[in-house]
Amino acid sequence: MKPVSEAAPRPATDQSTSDPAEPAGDSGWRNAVMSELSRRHFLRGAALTGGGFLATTLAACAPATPTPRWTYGPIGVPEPAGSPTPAPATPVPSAAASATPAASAAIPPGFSASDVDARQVVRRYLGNLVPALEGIFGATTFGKLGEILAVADGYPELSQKPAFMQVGQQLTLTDLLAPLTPEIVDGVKVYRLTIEEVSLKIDELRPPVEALGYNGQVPGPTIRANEGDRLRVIFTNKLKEATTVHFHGVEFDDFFQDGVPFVTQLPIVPGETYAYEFTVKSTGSLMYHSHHNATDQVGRGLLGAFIVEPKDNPIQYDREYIWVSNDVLGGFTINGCGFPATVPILAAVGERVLVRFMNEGVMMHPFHSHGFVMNVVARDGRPLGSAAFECDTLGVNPGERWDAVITADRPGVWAFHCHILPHVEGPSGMFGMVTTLIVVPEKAHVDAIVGALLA
Ligand SMILES: [Cu+2]
Repeated sequence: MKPVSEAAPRPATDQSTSDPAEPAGDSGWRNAVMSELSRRHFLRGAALTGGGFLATTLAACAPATPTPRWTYGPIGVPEPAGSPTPAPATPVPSAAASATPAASAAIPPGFSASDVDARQVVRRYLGNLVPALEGIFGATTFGKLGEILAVADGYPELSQKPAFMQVGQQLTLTDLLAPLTPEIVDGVKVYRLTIEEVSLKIDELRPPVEALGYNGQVPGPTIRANEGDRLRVIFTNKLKEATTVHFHGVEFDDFFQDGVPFVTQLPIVPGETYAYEFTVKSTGSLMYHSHHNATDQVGRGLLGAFIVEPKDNPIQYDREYIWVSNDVLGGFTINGCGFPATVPILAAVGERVLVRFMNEGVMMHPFHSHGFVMNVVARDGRPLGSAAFECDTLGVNPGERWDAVITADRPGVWAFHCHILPHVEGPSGMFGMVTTLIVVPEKAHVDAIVGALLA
């Protein structure tokens, strides 16, 4: 296998259609193979002699015997034995214990400690959004919210950023997964991504998990293009293990771009740079993800959204929210985080919110919108046209993408979650695949909230 140089990326077709025994016009190929073999021998030698390196190398080479990882529960509930999530050096405090001493000591009449925990995760989810809502919703509404959360306690989260901002998520709220800007080279849109290990915080109060990401993030940056574009997507593998990338839902003319190891290409080995090149015909909500040891690699975060704007009849919307679900790494997540560190959807009254559900997990999740009907307009990137339908609970199978438009016609804080209840709520409150749709009266309020969060 020949690494593709950064300076002159070689489309995978060059490699895949070549005779590996005698690659025409590529005299360096065999040297590259020998060099790579030598490097692997070095790695093996190093593994036998280096203590810390030994552990990491062996871990990377461990057989793929995935341990069930859909065990992410409420804060304070111990992980079952065998969970890959590293044990914290000190016990994770219960949500109640992380509140002020006065608040945690005072359990309201009729409440249990679990009820206090359940309230606490919502306090963490909203953080200092709560005082920001006072001038937006008005005294009466805010008074009720304040009573529900016991704002009068003066709990510390009132002055703290919401949990989703404490885990390093890139904040734009309505376009969470910032797109990657391509270079234009001879009319080709060139995207560059690294594939690397990432220390991922699913929630600030939990120990980080050893994840894998594209460009250091989970999900990877969104790749956006237009129908008919010629794309060259160049990946550099900085992992200790091989991988490949599959563009999910794309109809390729050249099947060697399909990213399946030993079917359409050799694995991209550590240190190698590999280019996929194709003209985009498929449109809508697509994905890209690992197709090598995928239970583990996708489960640990090698996934991202790939969105192709069609030439004709694009979906009409005012705001967009990409919702990539996963259920392996660290449990039940939306865009790499579990409640309360999930990002709320913000919209103003009257706006149409496009939610692009993308399931990168290994099980189906029925996502349920409180308060609003979802108008489902596309499945797997394909417009449903006259077959569009309405629902408030939408099952999304692994690998599927569904596009739903919600018209946010009433203000409020509306829950939005998977309806397999063990994925979202336990005795100490909500966790996992939960977020909210926060509808405010005016567009300017959305800007004000974002401004306040970033201040
Ligand atoms: Cu679920």
